[in-house]
Amino acid sequence: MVGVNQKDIRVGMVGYKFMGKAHSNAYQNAPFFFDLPVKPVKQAICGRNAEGVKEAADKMGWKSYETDWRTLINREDIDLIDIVTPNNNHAEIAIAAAEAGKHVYCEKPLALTIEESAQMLEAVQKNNVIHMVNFNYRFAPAIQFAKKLISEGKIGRIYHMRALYLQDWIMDPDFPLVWRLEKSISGSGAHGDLAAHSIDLARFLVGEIDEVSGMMKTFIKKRPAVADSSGLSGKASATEFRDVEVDDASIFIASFQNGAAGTFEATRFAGGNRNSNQFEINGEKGSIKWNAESMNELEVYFADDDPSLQGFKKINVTEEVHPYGGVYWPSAHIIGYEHTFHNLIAELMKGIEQGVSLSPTFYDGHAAQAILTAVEKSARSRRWEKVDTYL
Ligand code: SOE
Repeated sequence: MVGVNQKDIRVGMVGYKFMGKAHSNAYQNAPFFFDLPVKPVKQAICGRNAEGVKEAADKMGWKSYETDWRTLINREDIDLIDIVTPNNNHAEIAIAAAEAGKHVYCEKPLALTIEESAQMLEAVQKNNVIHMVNFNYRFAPAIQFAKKLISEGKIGRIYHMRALYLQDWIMDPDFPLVWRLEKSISGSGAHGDLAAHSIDLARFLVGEIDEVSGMMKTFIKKRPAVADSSGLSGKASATEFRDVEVDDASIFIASFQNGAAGTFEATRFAGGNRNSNQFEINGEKGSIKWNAESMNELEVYFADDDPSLQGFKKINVTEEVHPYGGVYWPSAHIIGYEHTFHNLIAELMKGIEQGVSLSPTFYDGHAAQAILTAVEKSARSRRWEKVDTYL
């Protein structure tokens, strides 16, 4: 295994668009805020377009660039491969990186299929490299605080998780078929892109899911092909129209191993909701609510509060006593989306230094894939389906 006990972890990142920017920013800033045991160094960035990747390297402060990811992973001066490419490239790059003895950090959803995620997990385990999947919302302070409250038994036995991940960016029927809507590249639509996050939060906060019953909908069946893409969006072709093969919305009910009941809705057709990743958890002693659009607030209700004070209260989770309190700013000087990535990178660096893969690992990515797969199966069979990791 390379990189362990080194001071610098030299990162090679494949891809450089939206997530590339978020990860680059985290490599840049995590060492500023955290006392990291080992530090990420932006060693090399990789993309097929020489001009584009060079420009990205200059802008985001990478030391060098490559146009072939195989060259990147074979470089001796790289310890960690970070995969921020579209989903269809995750497996091949991650497996090759693990076989080359590099640690691997990969965007979500981990893979296109459960078979692929199983192979990825096997490769990182067999080659004894550190692995992590980018379920970044776990690292919002409110989520870490929710985890602490649940672990301490503050809300008791959990009865319900109600998760919604609502967006609206593709509601215009003329919005083009960008890669996130292209089945061969993304695997699925709102399902893998959004429900995957809710599923990870469910596994993190409530526990393992046993069985699911799901439904998936595609509201707009044909869209213009993409003439030129940039970020999440793109320019629509005026002449070419293609079939949409991914879901616009994915909805399922779930039964947890611990007896809790879950309802999940992920959609890109919830007008007015830009990035509303939210949930409510109800337990015997209290409830918790969160919405990523107000990510520094956790709403809590405790059944044993004085009867005259019963009800939800909103806690701003930026006090010293809260997770990550003191890492950034004084109380109530709020943090944002990008800090979830800083926090995750700090965890990844800690794991590399300790020589252990800290959660969310490729196992977590694979377990989420198993739930995504069971929901897809259920949407086809119109029956309840068991969640199976096939391990
Ligand atoms: C687009 O739907 C997207 O950027 C996802 O790909 C991210 O994972 C999610 O956090 C926000 O929305």
